[in-house]
Parts: sequence; C-alpha cells; structure tokens
Amino acid sequence: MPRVAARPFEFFFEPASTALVLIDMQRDFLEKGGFGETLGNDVSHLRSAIAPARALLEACRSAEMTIVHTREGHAPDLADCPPAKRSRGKPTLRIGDRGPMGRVLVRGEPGHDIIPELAPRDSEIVIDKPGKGAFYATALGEILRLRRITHLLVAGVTTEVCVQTTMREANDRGYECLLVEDATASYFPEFKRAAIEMIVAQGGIVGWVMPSAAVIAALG
Ligand code: C5J
Repeated sequence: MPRVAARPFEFFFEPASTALVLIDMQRDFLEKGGFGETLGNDVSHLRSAIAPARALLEACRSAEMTIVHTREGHAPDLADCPPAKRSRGKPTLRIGDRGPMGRVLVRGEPGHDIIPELAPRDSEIVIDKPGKGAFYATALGEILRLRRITHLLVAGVTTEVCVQTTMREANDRGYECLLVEDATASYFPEFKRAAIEMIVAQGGIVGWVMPSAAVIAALG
C-alpha cells in the first residue's frame, strides 16, 4: 500500500479506493477577465498550482485512479445561484453578467471551462457545483460511494474557499483526505498557509497535507 510521509503523520492509501479531486481549475478563477478577477483578485497567484496539479493528474491517471474534476458555476437562468451570492460585494461584473470569457460563472460559457492544461478526459468525472463545497447539491457523494472510494487526494483552487470547504464536507462524511500542498493555491498566500495549518492541527482534524512529489513517488 502506498504510504507517504505527510503532515501531521504518515498517510496510507490504496489507489483503487482513492480518488483525486481537482477543485475548480477553471478559466473563471485562473485567467484574467473571469470571476476571480471581477472580485478584485490578482489571478497570477493561482498559476503556481498548475504544473504540480498536472503532474499529479498524470500520476493518478497512470495509477488508474478515479479522477474527479469540479467546476463552480450556475445554470444560465441563475436559478441555482442564491441572490445573496450574486449581490454580495462590489465586483466589476456580477455572476451572469457578460465578460471577456462569456457570462461570468455560468455553465457552458468559456470562462466556466477547466483550463486546457488540466482538461478532463472523457473517462473522468466532472462535477458541476453551485456552491463552494463539492458535496453540496451534487451527486459526488453517491458517485464515490458506488466506487467504494474511502480516501481523497485533494488539489485545486482556492485553498481556503472551495478546497477547504470540500475537505471539511468530505471529512464529516468519513473520507480520509489529503491536501496536495503545491497543487493548491490562493489569491492570498497567507490564507493558503493558514488553511494548511488548520487542516493538520489537532492531529489532522481535517486531514493530511503533503507535496505532490511525495504523492507521485508513492504512486510510482
Ligand atoms: C471561490 C473557489 N474562491 N473555487 N471559489 O469563490 O474557491
């Protein structure tokens, strides 16, 4: 069984019962003109996660693991977008408004796509989610149950929002979750650091953390 020297202690996983969950590596978060930038963020902070996430994805593909990609977004009529989410703050464009990559955070628009470097294969699972957590209002839990998945390798953006929310949801559902630390990023590097410390504190109260190279070596 692959074992990795993670924090706060060793993590063991069987590839057959482990899924890679890549959170929201979408143009809307990583590229200029998308949702992330409309909120006033410097999207360049997220790019550091792309190469490690790509290497991790390739290693998990080679190990024939279950691979899940998530996308945050809403139906074109915004019926699944809480008014509070749309009206909050002072973005330059609101969810559903037309921007340089189509309607912001709307399914089917160019901005909603996963970045080309991490494009899902036909055999991989894509979960469209209206919220921050990947279990809320999606079939993810049922899909993982049918595949007898017990462990999750988690990566993607942003660390303290959709990644951490998903890890907390998964942890409460009994999954053993490991965050791949260089394959996740935040618009606020200090929030990434803090989220990682929250996850591993108190004996791994939310889960484990380790770099992609260690996971890839364990899979190899
Ligand atoms: C945010 C996400 N930050 N994917 N979404 O709104 O983390």
